[in-house]
Amino acid sequence: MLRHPHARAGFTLVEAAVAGALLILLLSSAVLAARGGMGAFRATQDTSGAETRVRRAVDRVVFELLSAGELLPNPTGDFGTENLQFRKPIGLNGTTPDWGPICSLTLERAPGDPDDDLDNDGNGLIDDYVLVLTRDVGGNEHRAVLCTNVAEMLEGEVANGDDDNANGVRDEHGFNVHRVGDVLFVRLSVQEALETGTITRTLETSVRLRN
Ligand SMILES: [Ca+2]
Ligand SMILES: [Ca+2]
Ligand SMILES: [Ca+2]
Ligand SMILES: [Ca+2]
Repeated sequence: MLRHPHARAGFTLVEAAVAGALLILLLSSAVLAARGGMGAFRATQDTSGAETRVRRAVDRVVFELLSAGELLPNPTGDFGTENLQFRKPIGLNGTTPDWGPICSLTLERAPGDPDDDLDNDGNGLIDDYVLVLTRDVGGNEHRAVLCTNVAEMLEGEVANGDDDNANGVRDEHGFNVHRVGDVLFVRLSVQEALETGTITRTLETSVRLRN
């Protein structure tokens, strides 16, 4: 027996409702999956962004300090320094280096974020710092920001007179240079504000002084 060609031409109301509900369910789970994926992707990107920035900045500091001499202060002792002046040789006078102009590495407040317990520049970090390289200090000064989002204190350190993170330096800031014998230890902590909270990436390396 032949079925009437128009008997099943349309959905019944119940079928349409079920189909509609299924579609909504499918769409919303697709959106959720996409959101979850994007969040994870963003978090990964930001994490590797902080890692890249801390590595680049430390590489640059090491490059500047490789041939450095005339350190001021001489960052020995228990505290090191976050504000270092140094000179680089521009030639040799016999076996003695001819020193170039004074350079400095300094940890400074981010220009738009004064010390007031507020995130004035809206980057998600309160009272954050920048690491600045200055050439020809006191002369024709040229400043370059080597790294932004520098933490106030190195990861694991608290301002209490103790070496809380057990790295041989007390109360070091987010950038620190510490001298032990002929070796300079360079340390840097960079932060990033993510939706899931603030992350910190820290790098430590050393440079043997040649001058
Ligand atoms: Ca800030
Ligand atoms: Ca502030
Ligand atoms: Ca320490
Ligand atoms: Ca401490």
